[in-house]
Amino acid sequence: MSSPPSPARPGDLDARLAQNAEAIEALLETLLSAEPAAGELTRPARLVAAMRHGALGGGKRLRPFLTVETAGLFSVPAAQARRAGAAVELLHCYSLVHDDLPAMDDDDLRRGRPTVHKAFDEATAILAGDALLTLAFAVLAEQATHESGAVRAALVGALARASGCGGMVGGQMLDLAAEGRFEARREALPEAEIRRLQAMKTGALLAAAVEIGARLGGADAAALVALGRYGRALGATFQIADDILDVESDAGQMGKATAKDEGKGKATLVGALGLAGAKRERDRLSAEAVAALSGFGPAADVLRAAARFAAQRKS
Ligand code: GRG
Repeated sequence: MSSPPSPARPGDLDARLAQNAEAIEALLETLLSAEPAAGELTRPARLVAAMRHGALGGGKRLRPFLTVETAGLFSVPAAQARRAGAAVELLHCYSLVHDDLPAMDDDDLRRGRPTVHKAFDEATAILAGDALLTLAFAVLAEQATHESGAVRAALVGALARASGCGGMVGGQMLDLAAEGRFEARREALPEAEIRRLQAMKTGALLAAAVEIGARLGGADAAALVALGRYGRALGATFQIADDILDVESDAGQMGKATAKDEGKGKATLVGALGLAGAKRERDRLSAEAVAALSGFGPAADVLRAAARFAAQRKS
């Protein structure tokens, strides 16, 4: 059996992120192979190619990193932690493929490459997103992810709640509504509603990545509460940083279009608080995430570093 990741110092973050990204890439490569998995009939070549385009060869792999590092606090075997992390990443990749579609954000560039509907076509991109989404749950449900059926069901539930109607998909719906897609908006969204929208659209999946690592490790109620606080604060930090990068960064650096939020009338905390206010709030939330880990000792240093990274990231 493979060994769990060893505790890391904050300075190890870049190396740990890179090491994890490599391991997740290798696992995704296997999960997205042309060969049907047990119980499947066949895998259409065009669909597999589009799924691979959407999921392989890019991205920071931050969500699986959070799952693996949280699971590491509880000495979960690395192979199990990586499978759970890969499931969260598959779900994230589906959301990016669908978010880029003409009916959503209509983007041509993602992770420095043409978006899936540009490289293939819209119908294929919709199906590739659907198939990445369902594969995520298939991976969690398999025994290789955890020997206990009850734990596997808890993982499936956590991912479904975070990504569905009351989580990411619901947040995307609120985001489109805030843009005035369905009826003309007369006023800007109140700050509290922007925060809730962002907690759903972006924060819920990042928090679930942490929760899944904790549940995989059999965390007790107190640890789940503390890690829940960490995950939510980290998710909010990450989204404000994204709003700030949309204003301050460029497409070359980000691998996707920037300076889109204001033109589209997006509800962002930069809009609500101003750039300086949003930076202060980003740093406050990052500190809140770090504080939530006070009971975990040096083993959680890399998660603390991840919260600082979420605030300071450049892409
Ligand atoms: C379409 C169902 C559906 C949901 C869309 C993911 C999402 C919800 C929207 C993406 C829009 C966006 C740019 C949100 C900001 C935060 C975010 C999710 C950024 C992308 O995540 P990163 O930076 O990307 O982790 P990589 O490429 O590194 O994985």
